[in-house]
Amino acid sequence: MKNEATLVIIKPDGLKKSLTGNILSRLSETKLKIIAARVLKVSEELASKHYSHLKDKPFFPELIKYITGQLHGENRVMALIYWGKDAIGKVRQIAGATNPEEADPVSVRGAYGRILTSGLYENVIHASSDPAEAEREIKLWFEPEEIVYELYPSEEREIKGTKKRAWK
Ligand code: IDP
Ligand code: MG
Repeated sequence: MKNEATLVIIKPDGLKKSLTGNILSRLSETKLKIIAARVLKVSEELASKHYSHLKDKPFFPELIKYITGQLHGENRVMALIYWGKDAIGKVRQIAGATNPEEADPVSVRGAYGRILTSGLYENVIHASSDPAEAEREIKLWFEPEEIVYELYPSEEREIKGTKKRAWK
C-alpha cells in the first residue's frame, strides 16, 4: 500500500459542538501525518464545487446551507490534509458511514452525528472517498504553498505582478 493524501473537513457542527480536539485525537490514532491545515469560511462557490456530484439530489440546497454554516450560525470549518499509508481508508474508518444512524457507534459520525428533521445527515466531518476525489478536493481547498509536501504538479504564475504557485 503506497502513501496517499486525503482531505478532512471538520464541518460547522463539529466546530459548534467543540469537537475539534476530540476529532484530531481520534485521527492521530492512525499515525498519519498532517501536512496542511486551515480554518476558513466556506463560500457558496466552494461549497457547490465541493459537492458538485450531488447537485441533483433533493437535499443539495440544505447541504450547501450546512457546509457554509447557515444551519449552525457557525461559518467556520477546519480543513486538513492527512498523508500516509492507506490514509483514505483509515480516515473513512474513523469517520464512519455517511448516515450517522448506520455508522459504527464508536466512529465520529456514529457518536456525534444526527439526522435533521429535513432529512439531511449532519455528520460532523468530511473525508475523501478515493484517490481521484482526494486530489480534486485538495486542489479545491488548498493552494500548493499551503501544503508542506509537493503532492501534485504546480507551476509559478504571475497574477497582477505577484508570483504565485498554482496547480497545473
Ligand atoms: P460522504 O460524506 O460519506 O462521502 P457523500 O455521498 O459524498 O457522503 O455526501 C456528502 C454529504 O451529503 C454527506 O456527508 C451528508 O452530509 C450528505 N448526504 C449524503 N447523502 C445523503 C442522504 O441520502 N440524505 C441526507 N444527507 C445526505
Ligand atoms: Mg463524499
